[in-house]
Amino acid sequence: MEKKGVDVQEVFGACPLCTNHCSIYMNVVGNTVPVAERDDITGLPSDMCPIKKGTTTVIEVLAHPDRLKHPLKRVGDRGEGKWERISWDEALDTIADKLKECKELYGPDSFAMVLGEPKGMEFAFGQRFGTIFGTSNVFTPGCYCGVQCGTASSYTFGSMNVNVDWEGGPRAIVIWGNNPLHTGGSFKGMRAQRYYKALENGARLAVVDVRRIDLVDPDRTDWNEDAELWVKPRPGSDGALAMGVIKYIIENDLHDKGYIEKYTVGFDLLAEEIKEFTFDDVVRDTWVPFEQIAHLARLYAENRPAWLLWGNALEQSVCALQTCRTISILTAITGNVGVKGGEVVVNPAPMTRPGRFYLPKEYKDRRVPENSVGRQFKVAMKSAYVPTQCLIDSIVDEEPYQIKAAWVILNNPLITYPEAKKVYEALKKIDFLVVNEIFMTPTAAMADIVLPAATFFEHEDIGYWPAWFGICRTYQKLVNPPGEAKPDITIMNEVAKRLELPGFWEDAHESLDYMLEPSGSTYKEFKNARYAWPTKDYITEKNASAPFKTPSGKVEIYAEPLKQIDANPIPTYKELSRTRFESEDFKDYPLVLTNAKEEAYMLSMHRMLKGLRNITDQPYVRLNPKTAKEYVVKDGELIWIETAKGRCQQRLIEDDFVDPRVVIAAFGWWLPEEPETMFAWDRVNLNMVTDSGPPYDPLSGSVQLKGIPCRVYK
Ligand SMILES: Nc1nc2c(c(=O)[nH]1)N[C@H]1C(S)=C(S)[C@@H](COP(=O)(O)OP(=O)(O)OC[C@H]3O[C@@H](n4cnc5c(=O)[nH]c(N)nc54)[C@H](O)[C@@H]3O)O[C@H]1N2
Ligand SMILES: Nc1nc2c(c(=O)[nH]1)N[C@H]1C(S)=C(S)[C@@H](COP(=O)(O)OP(=O)(O)OC[C@H]3O[C@@H](n4cnc5c(=O)[nH]c(N)nc54)[C@H](O)[C@@H]3O)O[C@H]1N2
Ligand code: SF4
Ligand SMILES: [Mo]
Repeated sequence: MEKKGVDVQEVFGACPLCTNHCSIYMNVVGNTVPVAERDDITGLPSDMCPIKKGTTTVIEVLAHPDRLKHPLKRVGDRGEGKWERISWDEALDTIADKLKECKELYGPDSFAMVLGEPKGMEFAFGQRFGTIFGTSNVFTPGCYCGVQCGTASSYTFGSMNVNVDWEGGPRAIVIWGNNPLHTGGSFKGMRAQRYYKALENGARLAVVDVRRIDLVDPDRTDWNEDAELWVKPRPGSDGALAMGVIKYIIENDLHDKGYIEKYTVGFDLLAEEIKEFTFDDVVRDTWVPFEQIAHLARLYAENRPAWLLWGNALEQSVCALQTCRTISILTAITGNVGVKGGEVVVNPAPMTRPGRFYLPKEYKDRRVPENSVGRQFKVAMKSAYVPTQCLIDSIVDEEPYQIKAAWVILNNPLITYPEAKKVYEALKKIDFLVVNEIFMTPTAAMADIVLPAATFFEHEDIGYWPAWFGICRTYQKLVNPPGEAKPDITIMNEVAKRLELPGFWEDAHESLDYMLEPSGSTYKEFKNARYAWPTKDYITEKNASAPFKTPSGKVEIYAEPLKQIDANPIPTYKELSRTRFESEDFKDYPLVLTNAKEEAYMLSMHRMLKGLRNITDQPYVRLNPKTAKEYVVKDGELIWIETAKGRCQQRLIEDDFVDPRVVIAAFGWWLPEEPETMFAWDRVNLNMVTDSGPPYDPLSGSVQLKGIPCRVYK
């Protein structure tokens, strides 16, 4: 650590970059943060990813010369890169006038609030702005992120907050479609140090992944470094695989009969469903040999308590929600939820529920949205988001009507939405587009007005995301934002005032106290504590149903409420083995495409940061050497990945582990150093080859991003 000098202020913060929210130690000198490191001082969790990307990122983002500093108005064509600096008053007045005009001419639904992953309170503000403005069109990445796992937990266990029991020791760990040491510990709140400890204590380990993932801390060699089982399913077939594992468990009497009898409903119906298919069906649909299905089932069911760490790979298919339901049911029939050392339902730290903030009671509830362009997706509607493809279809196809204006905050649709070419068309065609950003991005390049946003550590804020962890933490202001940049919450609050919308604040930061009201402290008082933690709800002798807030008070293997949204209360093998692409689609495109998140980068962010570009300089695609040979491409070469929708170019890594039928590409890429091509948005971007068309997951609106027919060439 740097020697403490006279003008060095030592502060502690929270890394906002992944779900671990590591506590970090920082030095502030004047208006700079020269030091950010693991917090070894306060005792708060600071697990740290192996490459410590959080600390590198914080320093570079706060000091980066390319940060947006002033409001900009487009003067050339969309995407041409010609801007004029304007004042905040002009920018905010223009936005307020346009939104007013939109509402008057076409009604409130013609305005879209377009949001991405929350950092602080901006997402909640955007949701609230949408509600009070009166639009039923608030778009978020929910259609491919978090909602499928969270909703499955809700229907099964009565709460989306099912986390691993981070203080207990599991006897087995299954990591399924998740890369915890790269992306931050699964949607179940696994912290790296607890995981390392579990391995040290001899927990058995199985991985279900198309790629060989890192499983151990690179600094440690004192435990068995590998999983005992690696299962490589056909991309997108995880639901069918999970149902196969359930079949094996039940047919071999490995389920937890005591738990099932006391705490669950609907097991008999599940036992009927598994007669509807054979193991041959499962092997054919998933490519997983029977012996591995049996091994996985035994490892998980015979070593209780166990953790099942699940991830985003399960959420991007036409049966995403039922896939996650099936895996929830697997954790239930093995008696792993509500028990010490296994998984637990957690009660969020005392704070205003984010949903209350998004949808204040006094205003029309967007979750019964006759008018939303995504109204057919009932889980999406209940979760207060519209699937993103509905935005693009609405603008381009004018179906079911045309959205005229959009305000994009925390989101980079041109890179992260499927079918980038169609997204480009939409951004070209929309009447009015505002983007709040910290850097110029391909999406911001298409805007009419770009507003410079202040980040975490440039204003006081609260982090509550991901909501299913129930953690609340503060971001204190360390430095001033660059130029005239303002916090997103201030920007929205100012436009709300101009529109005379009720339900906002004189100063947006007053909302932080509102958020903290249930805790009994103000932001000022909470600032030093920095974190508030959830509590855990185990099953106890006295109150067996306490953790499970389902209609029956039990774990619902059979979930009656799913009927109300026209879904099967028990997932069927038939729907789990349904695919978006038919064998016909694979005739010209015989390989099967999927992707993983980058270790060094968060989604499409931070490609301009040198510290991270030194780790991963460009997008890499993985192929088995046999496949490379067959398609006449070589390790280290730039190759094209092509589908029926288009092509993108990435550099080849030959990887023996990858199934010869599979292509694993890099996601989130654009090149900030190439302004002349609008940052190579249509060259290196994986979403140039994805398809945003139907069918979708009928509940969440998920688009199939795993298991796409493709081919490769030089
Ligand atoms: N470093 C970093 N951390 C992040 C992010 C990031 O971009 N970078 N993004 C954040 C966000 S928004 C999210 S949603 C989470 C996601 O984090 P994760 O849940 O870890 O999701 P992914 O990395 O998309 O995929 C997880 C694993 O699934 C594998 N996989 C791909 N297709 C399939 C398949 O069809 N079946 C199976 N079984 N496995 C498959 C991939 O090889 C990968 O190892 O991470 C968050 N944290
Ligand atoms: N093909 C394919 N597509 C995918 C996925 C996939 O695996 N494969 N993954 C999906 C998933 S899981 C997700 S979550 C989505 C994510 O997609 P997006 O929500 O688009 O996420 P990001 O790429 O992180 O974009 C966030 C943007 O916000 C900006 N930003 C950062 N901090 C702030 C701030 O404080 N204020 C403002 N105003 N802006 C800020 C960043 O510069 C960045 O441009 O992508 C999805 N798309
Ligand atoms: S990105 Fe790394 S440093 Fe930041 S919270 Fe996640 S694990 Fe911690
Ligand atoms: Mo995500």
